[in-house]
Amino acid sequence: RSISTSSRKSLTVGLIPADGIGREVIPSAKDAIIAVKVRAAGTQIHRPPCWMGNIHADGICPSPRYCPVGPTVFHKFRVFHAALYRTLKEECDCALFGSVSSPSRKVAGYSSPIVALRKELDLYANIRPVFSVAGTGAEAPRTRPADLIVVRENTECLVRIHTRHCFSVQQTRLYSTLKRRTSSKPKKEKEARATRLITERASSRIGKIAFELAKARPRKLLTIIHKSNVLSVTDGLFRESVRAVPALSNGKFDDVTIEEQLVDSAVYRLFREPEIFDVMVAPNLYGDIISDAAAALVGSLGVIPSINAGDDFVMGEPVHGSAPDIAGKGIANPVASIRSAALMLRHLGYASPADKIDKAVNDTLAPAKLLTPDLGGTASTTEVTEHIMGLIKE
Ligand code: GGG
Repeated sequence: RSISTSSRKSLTVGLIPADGIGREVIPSAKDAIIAVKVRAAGTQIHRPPCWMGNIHADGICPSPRYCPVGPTVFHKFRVFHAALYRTLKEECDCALFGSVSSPSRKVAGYSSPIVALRKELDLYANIRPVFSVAGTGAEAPRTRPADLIVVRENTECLVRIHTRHCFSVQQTRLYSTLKRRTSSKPKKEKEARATRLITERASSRIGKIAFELAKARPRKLLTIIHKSNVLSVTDGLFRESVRAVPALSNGKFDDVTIEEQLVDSAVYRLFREPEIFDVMVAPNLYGDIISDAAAALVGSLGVIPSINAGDDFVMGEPVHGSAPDIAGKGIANPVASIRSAALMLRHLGYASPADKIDKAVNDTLAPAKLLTPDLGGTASTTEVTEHIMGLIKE
């Protein structure tokens, strides 16, 4: 699937490091895009002050734009999301998002930028490939190889807490579910309720992407993840809508095998026999949990990339969060972000630069000599990034 920008002479990449280690790893992803361009076109990139690249006929001209978001920025500058959407929609072809940890308590006026971005840009498919590679501990004798893609519906299902007093029209528009906390009389106990939204439209379109991905893989197996034995209304609709995709596709997906797993059993089986999965499609929350869990099979969350894809825009994003415990220490693993840049380029039709980046990452990991602490090594973000850049430019 591609939104076909590969014929363009330039590509403007919006960079949204956001918070925590996102600020340390998104620059590595930016460097990878620039480096792959240098190799492809043999031209100089003018870096400071704004990383504007040379336009070259046969490749990408990375001209990244830094867009500030996240709690840190919010508290400091009170940046409104609207300005960010405008920049991305009007000035960028694609984007890279780092990581954010939104506050767990309500902060007036603040809402999660990543949830809002996915909704606002209608980036309805979160595609998360999880595969074992040499060097990351995945070859340890008791580890079973994984090679799967989690396709997570990205616009529904997840909920956000809204107290009655701060509920606003804008939030109604941004979030697909409403949640209100009330004090129930006479006991004055707090009570929380959430409405979970699953629609046929969103489930069908994520189902279609999942079928496309499954069809393109050797095993052509799609597993639908749900819990419709309990959530028969919402998950039932998800399951039914995904299952209906082949019948609506004129035989295009006849060669794809469809299986189903209840989400709890899917997690159990994922750990015991990951090889039974190929492409997994899931509603938002299950997809989030399953992909983090699957990361445990391949060494670290620090190596898992993703893209948030819509019909008109794509945004790469490492699956890991902002990791406040290691932020600022210079030891975050840049691999997930660099791979997210490659995945984004591949989605846009730039297969060859994406291959180069992926090969440089794999060749860096394989000897297991230059690993960040999450993979059991002592290397820094800069050391790993520079090694990968060196291989890309070779
Ligand atoms: N890059 C993935 C990421 O940042 N994960 C953490 C997350 O989902 N955060 C949502 C939020 O805190 O607003």
